[in-house]
Amino acid sequence: MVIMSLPFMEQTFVSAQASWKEAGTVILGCPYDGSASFRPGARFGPSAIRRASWGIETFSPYLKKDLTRLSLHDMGDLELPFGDKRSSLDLIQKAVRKILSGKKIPILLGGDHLITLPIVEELVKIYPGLHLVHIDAHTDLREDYLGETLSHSTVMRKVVDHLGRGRLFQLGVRSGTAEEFDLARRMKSLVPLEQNSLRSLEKHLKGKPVYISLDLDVVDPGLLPGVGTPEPGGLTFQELISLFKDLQNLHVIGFDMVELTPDYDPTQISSLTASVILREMILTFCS
Ligand SMILES: [Mn+2]
Repeated sequence: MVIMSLPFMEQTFVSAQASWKEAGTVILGCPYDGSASFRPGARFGPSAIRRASWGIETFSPYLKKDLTRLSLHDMGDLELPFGDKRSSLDLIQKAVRKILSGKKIPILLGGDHLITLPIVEELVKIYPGLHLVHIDAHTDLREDYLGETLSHSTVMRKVVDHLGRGRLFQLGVRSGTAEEFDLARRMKSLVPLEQNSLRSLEKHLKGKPVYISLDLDVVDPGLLPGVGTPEPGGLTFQELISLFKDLQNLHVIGFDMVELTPDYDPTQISSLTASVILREMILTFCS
């Protein structure tokens, strides 16, 4: 019986030891990858991030803050019926409802990018003025993918239906169809990664509830190859965390980190990098 009481640290993200009741911020794994158009495997993302997190420091030398000072709770992964898209999305939405009704900040780990749709559907009920900052290599604005309108490549188009026009801002985008870029231009959603543009975005979003959706493929695939749809020409780690710094004054009410497909990177550096990025996001936006 003694052996049963040993701690099993890998089951949570590092330092996420607070109980549900005492936690202000809650991590939930949404390991759905049924809409991956190229390389599946994002269902293993959340557990790989948790495992890798025990190899990193809880202290951020960039922010001079420590995760152990926060009250973080890790709910683990949702158990999803992978073949059933609709009920998987419904279960994710229900879980987000539970987190929001507990008045906690949700951090969702994907899974493929489609998980952002049920999350946003739930968030707009609580935050009708919600704005979304979408950090991604891809536009994700397709009307459909091979006839399927619910996909990780259509998710931001669907999200706009719930948010309304003028509420979506896309950063780091370098891939999409001509039609998607046309639509993005008409919606004025693309924000160049320049100081002037970021400053006016910050000004525009000041005081408004903001949700951040981070697709890890925004990082250069040379540095983070373990993603479903790698796209050359991406950000370095330093560029990404300096982008977080540019957004640090926003009123962030939650965020997600999606598309880590750890098994395409046998070195595990992608998972490790993802867990450091998660530490930086938590310390920037939830502390
Ligand atoms: Mn992407």
